[in-house]
Amino acid sequence: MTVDARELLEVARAAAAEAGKLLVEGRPADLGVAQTKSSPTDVVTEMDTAAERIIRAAIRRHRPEDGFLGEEGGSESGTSGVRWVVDPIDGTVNYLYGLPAWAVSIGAEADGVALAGVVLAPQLGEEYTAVRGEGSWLGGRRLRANEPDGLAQSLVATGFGYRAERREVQGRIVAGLIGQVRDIRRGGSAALDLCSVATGRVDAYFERGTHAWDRSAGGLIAEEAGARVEGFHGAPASEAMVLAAGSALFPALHGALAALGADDRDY
Ligand code: LIP
Repeated sequence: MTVDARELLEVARAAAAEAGKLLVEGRPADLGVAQTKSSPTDVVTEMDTAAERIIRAAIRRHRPEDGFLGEEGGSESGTSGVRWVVDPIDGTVNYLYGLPAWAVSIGAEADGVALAGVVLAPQLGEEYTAVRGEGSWLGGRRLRANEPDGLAQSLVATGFGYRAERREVQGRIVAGLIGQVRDIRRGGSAALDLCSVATGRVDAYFERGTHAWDRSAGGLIAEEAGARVEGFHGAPASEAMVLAAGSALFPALHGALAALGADDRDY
C-alpha cells in the first residue's frame, strides 16, 4: 500500500480547521455536560460529538475508504489500510471551563504507525504538524525537543486520570518525583503536552491512562522533534504509560518513575 503522507496531512489539517472553527465560533455560552463516561468527571459535551462528526465527514469527502478510531464515535473499519485516530477535543475539561489549553488532534495511521498528524489549538493560535521522516513543525518553525542537563534541571509535564483512586496513586508518584526535577506542569491535554515536549516548552511528559486518540498525532510530533515516546521497559506507548523525553533524559526519568512504582500494574 503506497500512501502519500503529505496528502494525509493536508486532509487532516483541513478537517481540524473546520472542527476548530465550530468549536470556537459555535461554543454555546451555557455549554454543559452532555454525558459522562468512566467517571462523573470524565465528561463529554455536545461540542465533542459535533466536532468529531465534522472531522469524519471532512475526511470521508477525500478518503471514503479509510477507517476511523475516535474518542466519541468509536471504531469504523476501512479498506484502504489507513486509519484516522481522532480526538475532537483533547482537554475537554479545559474546553468546558473556558481554559484555552485544548486541541483538535487528528493522526493518520497505517498498520498502527502514525504517518501524519496535526494538533490544532485554536484558542492558542497554534497548529502543530508532522509527517513521519520529515520533521515536526509549529506553524513554519521546525521543532526540536530539549536535552536538559540532567533530571534535576528538567521541567516535567504529567496528567491525572478521571478515577479518584488512580489520581491518589498518581499524586503520590508526583510527590516522590517533584524533589528530583526542576518542577511539574499539568496542562490538561495530552496532545498539547506531547507538542510541548516537541517545542521544548517542557523537557518531558508522562501519564498513565491516555488513549490512542490522545497520543497519535502528538506522539508523532514529539518523535519527529527527536524525542523518545515509549512506555515502560521497552514497551510502546499505551494506556499503561506514555513517556516522552529527549534521548538523554528519557532513561533518567524512566528510572525515577519505575523506582516510584509508576510501572506497577495496579492503579
Ligand atoms: C485528557 C487527556 C489528559 C488527561 C485528562 C484527559 P480528554 O483527554 O488529554 O492528558 O490528563 O485526564 O484524559 O478526555 O480531554 O480527551
